[in-house]
Amino acid sequence: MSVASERALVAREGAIALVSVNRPEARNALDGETLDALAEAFAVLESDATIRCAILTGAGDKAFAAGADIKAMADADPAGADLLVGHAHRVGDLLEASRLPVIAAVNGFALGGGFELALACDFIFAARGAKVGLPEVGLGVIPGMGGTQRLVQRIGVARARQLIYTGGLIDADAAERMGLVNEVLEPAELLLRARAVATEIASRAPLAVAAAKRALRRGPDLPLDAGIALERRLFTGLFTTHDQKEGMRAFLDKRVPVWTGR
Ligand code: CO8
Repeated sequence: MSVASERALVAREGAIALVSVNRPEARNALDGETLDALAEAFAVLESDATIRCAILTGAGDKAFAAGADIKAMADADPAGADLLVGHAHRVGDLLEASRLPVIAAVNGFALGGGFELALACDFIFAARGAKVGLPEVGLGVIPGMGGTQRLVQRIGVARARQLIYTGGLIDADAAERMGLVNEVLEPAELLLRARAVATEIASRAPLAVAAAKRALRRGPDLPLDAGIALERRLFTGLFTTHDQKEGMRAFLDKRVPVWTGR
C-alpha cells in the first residue's frame, strides 16, 4: 500500500490499482486536500506503465464520498468556491483524459461531489444498499463537479432533471435500473467483482483499451460523423503498434498474446 497523502490510499495489485478516498470519519467528504491527494494518486498511476486499470472506492463501509466538504464551503465567497471547484475539476479532468479505465466501486453514500466523482469514472459498480444522488439544491447550490453534464450523458436529460431538481437519493437497485450503475453486488462481493472485471480489462492490449476509452469519452461530445471519424483515426493508428501485430499474429498462431504496450 502506498500513500499519495493519507487522504488517498493506493494499493497496487499486479496490473490493477485500488485507490481509496480516505477520510472515513467525515464520510470521505471531499475537501481541497483530499481532492489534491486523489489527483496526485491518479497522476502517478497514469505514468506507471505496469498499471492497466484502476478501481476507485471509499475507505470504510459507510461512504464512497458524501460530497464536497460542506464545512469547507459554507462561508466561501464565489472566488473561494471556484478554488474548491478547481481542485475537483483537476481530478475529473485526469479521470477523463486518463489512458486507464477507472471503475467506481460505490460502497455506501455517493452524494453530491462524491457521486459526481463516480460519474467521472468509466463505469460504476455499487454495493446493495448504497445510495447515490445530487442533493445540492437542498444546500442552495447545484452540482459543481460536472454532474449536470455527466448525468445527462448517462441517463438522459429528463431523468437528470428529476434527480437534480428534487435532490432526491436513489438506492443502488434503482440506479441500476436507470443504467447509472452497471452491477449491484452484495457489499462483500463489490471489490471482488470490480477486481475481476479490472483484471479482464488489464489482460487486453493496453494501447487498444486506451484508444477505446478515448473514442468512448470524446465521441459523445462530437457530432456523429466527427465521432466516427475519430474512431477511424484511432482504429487505423493502432496499426502502427507492435501490439496490433502481436494480437492478430497470436490469434492466427493459436496462442496467448504477449502485450508490450508498444
Ligand atoms: N461535508 C462535510 N462533512 C460531512 C459531509 C460533507 N459533505 N458529509 C458528512 N460529513 C461529516 C458530518 O458532519 C459528521 O461529522 P461530525 O462527526 O464531525 O459531526 C460525519 O461526517 C458523519 O456524518 P453523519 O453523522 O451525518 O453520518 P450519517 O451516517 O448519519 O449520514 C450522510 C451520512 C447521509 C452521508 C450525511 O452525512 C449527509 O447527508 N452528508 C451530506 C451529504 C451532502 O449533502 N452532500 C452534498 C454536498 S454539496 C456538494 O457535494 C457540492 C459539490 C460541488 C462541486 C465539488 C466541489 C469539490
